Amino acid sequence: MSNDAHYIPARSTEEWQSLDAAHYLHPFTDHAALSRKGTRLITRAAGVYLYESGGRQILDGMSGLWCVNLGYGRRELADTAYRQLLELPYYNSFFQVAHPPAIELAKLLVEVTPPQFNHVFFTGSGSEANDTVVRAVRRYWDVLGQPERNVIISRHNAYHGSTVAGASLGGMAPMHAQGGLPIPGIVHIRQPYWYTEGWSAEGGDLPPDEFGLVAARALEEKILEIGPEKIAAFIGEPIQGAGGVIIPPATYWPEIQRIVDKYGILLIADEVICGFGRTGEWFGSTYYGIRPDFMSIAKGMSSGYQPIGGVMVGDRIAEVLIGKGGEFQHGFTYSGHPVACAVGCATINILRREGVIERVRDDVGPYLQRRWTELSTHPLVGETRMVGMIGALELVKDKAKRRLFANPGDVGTLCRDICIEQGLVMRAVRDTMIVAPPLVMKHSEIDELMERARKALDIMLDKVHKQGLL
Ligand code: PXG
Repeated sequence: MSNDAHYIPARSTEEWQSLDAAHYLHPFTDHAALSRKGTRLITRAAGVYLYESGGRQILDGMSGLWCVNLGYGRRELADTAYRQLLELPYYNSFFQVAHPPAIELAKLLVEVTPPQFNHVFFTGSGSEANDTVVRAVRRYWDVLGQPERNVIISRHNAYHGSTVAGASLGGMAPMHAQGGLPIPGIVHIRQPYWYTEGWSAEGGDLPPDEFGLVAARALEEKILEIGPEKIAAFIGEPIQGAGGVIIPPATYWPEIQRIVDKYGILLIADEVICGFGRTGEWFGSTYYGIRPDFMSIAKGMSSGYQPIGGVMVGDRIAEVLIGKGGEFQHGFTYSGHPVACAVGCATINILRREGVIERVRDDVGPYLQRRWTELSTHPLVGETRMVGMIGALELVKDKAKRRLFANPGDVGTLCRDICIEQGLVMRAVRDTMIVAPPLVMKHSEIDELMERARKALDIMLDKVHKQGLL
């Protein structure tokens, strides 16, 4: 199908690829490697399927980039954006002004988030949300007369975005290595990644629940090392997404909550991936029963149809920031963009009206989990894990000993490419394969996903044997 949008001419795949190589800088991309290979062109999408130039269909096991939770081609979202573009395409909310879409979305967000949240600050992305959190956390302690409380504790292998503060909060070593990050006042502790780190001091197996406590207590150790009077907050994704869908043991988050409560430290839940139904609850915080002071939100907030994010601000913070803080010197041109907010309202309406999240919790989530677990018998698969509709499997050299392949990433990248050849988008993080499909997937589409995934793993096993990697 040709793209009939007026400003996008019809060009051949080769023409697009050469223009792309000449002018377009992609995120997180080695451009020398990309231009040797040529960009894959996605020209349209419908439901849970993407279509390449040339027409080939690919099942989207990643909801775009963890965001298109309602699937592609939702007319209601498109119509909402179109109508809002005609009505009021842009106005700001600086200088004591506002407009209905931003106010309505704020009201809806307060309804669907946990009860301690009655205020939201809008941003254009998840990274901006986390930048906002850093500034708001530090401002909070300043207003309370404790400016020395400015250290934020995060975790290795966390992902909190790509702006200076977002990348600093994140625990991605390759990102820190470029540009002198993290910024001062951000430190990292270990992650609750049982599969690769759940060993006792003697090297033996540590049961997941014990490991969860050990990983959480790293927070208390860090607080005591730095001094509790200097610690402002702890930030974490309820389930680490980009780090490899790391689902913490059940003991982890309750212990983190106990520790932040004990030292009076703020808790920030980065809900950019977990929010809006991914776990089968509205928010990952609800799934784990934690009580954050801030939640960063984005992605599923508009089902990816518009770029929008935000920070939910808890009551105890709002009392100080709004009640005592005066003007907070922070804001973006596109904070509360009317079109993005209108689409956000429509997204929440659809999630509620169609019972999408209940369906993830009670029906399609359990079904996907059951089918995903079947892959654990495959000779290459060391572990499968999934909550709601976010899951991962570990490609390993030795299942019994939880031993990984020698060069992390080689096998995963190969597997990702085979998946694409089989018509399935699955992401690879090192040698961990990841899925986070649209929440609206049908059972038959899940069966298709599983069929393609298994076929890819079989081809992969053959290649691993042939290349002598086992
Ligand atoms: N927090 C979390 C938990 C995220 O997953 C962000 C913040 C930043 O959001 P923006 O909208 O600024 O991108 C994210 C984004 C990957 C991948 O490779 C994941 C994200 C972004 C890009 C790539 O899995 N998550």
